[in-house]
Amino acid sequence: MPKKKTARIWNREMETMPRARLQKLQLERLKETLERAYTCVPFYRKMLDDARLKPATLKGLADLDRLGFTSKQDLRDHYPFGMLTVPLEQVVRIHASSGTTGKPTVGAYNKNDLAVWAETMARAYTAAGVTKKDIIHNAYGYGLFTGGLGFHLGAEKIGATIVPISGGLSKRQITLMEDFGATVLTCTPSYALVLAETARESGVDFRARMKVRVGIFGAEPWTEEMRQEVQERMNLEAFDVYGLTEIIGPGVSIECPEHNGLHIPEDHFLAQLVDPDTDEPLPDGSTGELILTTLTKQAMPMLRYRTRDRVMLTREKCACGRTMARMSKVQGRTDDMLVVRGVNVFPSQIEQVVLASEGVAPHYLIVLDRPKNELDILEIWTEATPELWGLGQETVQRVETRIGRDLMETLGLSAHVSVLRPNAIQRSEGKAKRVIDKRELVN
Ligand code: DLL
Repeated sequence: MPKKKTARIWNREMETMPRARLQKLQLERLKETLERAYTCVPFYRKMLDDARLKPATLKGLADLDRLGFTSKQDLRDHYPFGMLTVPLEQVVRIHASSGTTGKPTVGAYNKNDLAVWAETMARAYTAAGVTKKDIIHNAYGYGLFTGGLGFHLGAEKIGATIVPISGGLSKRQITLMEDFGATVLTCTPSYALVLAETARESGVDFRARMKVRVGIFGAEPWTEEMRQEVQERMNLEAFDVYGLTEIIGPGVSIECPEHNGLHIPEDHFLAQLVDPDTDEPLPDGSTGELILTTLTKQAMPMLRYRTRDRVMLTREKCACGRTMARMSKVQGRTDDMLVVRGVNVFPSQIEQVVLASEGVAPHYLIVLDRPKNELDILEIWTEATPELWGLGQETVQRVETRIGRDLMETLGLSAHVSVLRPNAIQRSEGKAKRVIDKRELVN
């Protein structure tokens, strides 16, 4: 009989730990986290007091269900540093992602937290079969976004060669990917398709000329169809990676070669599922909103964070040997946050810009599309006031350009703006449907 290949696992002791032992470890770490949160963050102290929970007397993990939730709004209310449990001088890194009010959501890390992140990213790379022999072309954005630096940190931990190319300048990316002999590509799935497209347009046969064998793609929803498309065009094995700034960044979960769910390092992040409408806990095997509690983060621990992401959760042992819980691909969001080209966009941000613009009526539509193998297209349709319309097309176009510029400033994203004739946009008597999402995301 052919010998079964053993799966590569970065931290075998932790990642294959029997569940009973894992739960014991989780409880210990949870108590420490609650203690720290209770002592240092008034918001959490109130949350624990309201639930009549004392960190020291916590009996089991199930007690956690008694606690309320932490939401994005709570983080906004305590912007920027109200959730810190350490003095700012111990914070060694700050990341952020965009939020509804123009105020970003902050993630703060002390040295311990960066070590936790490096560990979870090392596990993620290893699950995808990446080793120190690999050359990683990291096209996630470097900056406040956690993608670039998160993947960077993990690559250094496993001792691989990282090329910190960041996003953009796609032609150059293709040249360097070939010249440096990249074996791993990390970026959003939509950018992977753009790179494939750029190679083709430049007359480069990606499949034949590139050595890339693994792609680690995430930060935005993507379908199985998209996976097939990328794998086919780039001749690589694509792995889905998930994460969010509030929890740590990328590395909250990753697929293994079984591709039957994304493993969550549960010794660092405790995963629960609730019904987003009733807030009631849901059993494994069902689909609901993913709720995450950090177990080892120090500077900014999160208790029962509402991710708004809909997933299915299972704790059955995986064929790869890992005992860690698996979540399905993200099946959608429970709120209205849109992820456009990997950037978080809230319709309310767009509304603010449109409504603040002179010459346009307060009616608008957000149209999202993803033409085959291209980046998401964001279109904003709005209406001219009769006065503006009367001034002629040239003036209307100037307004379109101005709104486009304002949106770029607010969202950091380019949008195609159309100012239509008065009354062109359908009115609604009930709830207005503001978003038309034509991207094929339902699996
Ligand atoms: O997107 C972290 C990340 C970077 C993950 C690089 C993976 C790779 P945020 O900008 O805070 O963090 O956005 C988090 O993006 O709540 C999801 O809605 C969405 N998201 C992230 N990964 C996936 C994925 C980073 N694999 C929000 N599939 C999350 C679907 C994803 N949605």
